[in-house]
Amino acid sequence: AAEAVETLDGWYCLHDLRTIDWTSWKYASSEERESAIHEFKNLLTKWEAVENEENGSHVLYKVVGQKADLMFMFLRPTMDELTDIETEFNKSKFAEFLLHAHSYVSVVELSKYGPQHAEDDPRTQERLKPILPKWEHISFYPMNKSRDGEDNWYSVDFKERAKLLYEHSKTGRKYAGNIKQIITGSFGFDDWEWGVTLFAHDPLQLKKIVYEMRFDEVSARFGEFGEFFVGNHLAKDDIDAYLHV
Ligand code: 76R
Repeated sequence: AAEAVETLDGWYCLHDLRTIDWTSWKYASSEERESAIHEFKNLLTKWEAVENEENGSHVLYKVVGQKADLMFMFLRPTMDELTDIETEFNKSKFAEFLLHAHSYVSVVELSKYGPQHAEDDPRTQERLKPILPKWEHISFYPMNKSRDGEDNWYSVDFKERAKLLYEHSKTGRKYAGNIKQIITGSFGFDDWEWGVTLFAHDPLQLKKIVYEMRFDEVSARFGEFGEFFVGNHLAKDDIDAYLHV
């Protein structure tokens, strides 16, 4: 049998996507809407305090298209904290106006294929417990590595897999400064094997990296992809305008 790769695992991750029920939002009184927004912004302030203490991180994006309206991405040291966030948010007034669109549970992952990431190196710790960038655009999608005849990733030799991922990382590094990627592993947690979260200043860079990587052998032969979600950043200060009806 081929040898499993060891991983370094960091913060637990929840992608939580919601659709706004604009009809009931419009029918609510302006006092109700105001108090819902106020409470929601207080939650965001509370999460910001967690981020300032480096005990977690989060971002909020407006999803483009009909798949959802809002996408939250939360990172926390434990899985329990993810359910705490979810439950507290579900109990809030604003959540009464939201429908569940999608969710994804995973953990920040670095795999030990290439030159070793020393676990105590601060740069490794920063990658395992990243403060998420608040860049203008996000793309999130799940992926698998295929287990199909000759193209079974899980029966490919360790050295060969390391070589294919090295080629992959060379494509990735061309996008330094334009794309920030966070790979989260979801074996045993969710329906796919990894979550891929990409941040960009220019949405075209999202298209370019995903397209270019399709031609890397590791994606061409082994990559299988789920649903894609693309979004635009929503800053706390822009929430009033966004929710104004
Ligand atoms: O250790 C490292 O992080 C550097 C080498 C590296 C690994 C091991 C690396 C670099 N990746 C690795 C592993 Mn990646 N990555 C993806 C996608 O759409 C697609 O075709 C694939 C989705 C993107 C866009 C991307 C970007 N990578 C992985 C793994 C785990 C494989 C395993 O364990 O079997 C997956 C699923 C995956 C998928 N990757 C990079 C990038 C970018 C931009 C880099 C360069 C980062 C940098 O060095 O700055």
